[in-house]
Amino acid sequence: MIEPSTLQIDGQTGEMTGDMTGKLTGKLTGVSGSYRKWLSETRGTYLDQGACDALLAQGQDRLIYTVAALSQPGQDLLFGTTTIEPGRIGDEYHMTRGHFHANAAMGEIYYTQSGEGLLLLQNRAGEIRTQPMRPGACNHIPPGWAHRSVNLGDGRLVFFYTCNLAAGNEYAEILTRGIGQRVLCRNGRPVIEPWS
Ligand code: S6P
Ligand code: ZN
Repeated sequence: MIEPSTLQIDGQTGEMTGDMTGKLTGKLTGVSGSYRKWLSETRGTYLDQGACDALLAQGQDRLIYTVAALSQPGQDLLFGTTTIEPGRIGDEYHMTRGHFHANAAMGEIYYTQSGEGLLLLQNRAGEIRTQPMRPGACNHIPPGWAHRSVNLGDGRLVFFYTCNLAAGNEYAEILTRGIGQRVLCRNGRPVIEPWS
């Protein structure tokens, strides 16, 4: 039987501390940990490949986001934080890769703690939805919707997530087809533009 526990989440950084987490470093192993995604690992996500290549050629690889998670054998829920650094690649705001859940019957909850962003969703039929992410906003991602979060602000976007441990992340379709909307900076403001 799993013992109850309490974690403390720093809403400005997404760091989780508590009696079970220890030091959240290294790859997710199904127990607890965190991983970081750098531009060099997510360059295919962005519209402006030239801007990506220029940054990388200049030695300006950068941290895009950090995911922390806590889970342990026998646990039903996976939960943790995602922290997206502020910035743009070309005109496009920093974002996560985006994924469907491998288990199509399982959804997810996001709860934004700090920053300002957008949640882009797309189902298998290609229908698109957009939801706001701001402190206190709780997003329901129903089963069957791929989800990508975008940081629109000048500071970090930090959100708590929880889903079934068996949900699983499936990236193939979003990697090949993309999500049919991009969030670009136009005249200093974020604009959602259709993309195919
Ligand atoms: C997992 C949950 C988040 C994302 C994270 C990174 O179900 O939705 O932890 O994994 O925000 O997103 P992605 O699409 O790059 O894995
Ligand atoms: Zn997910």
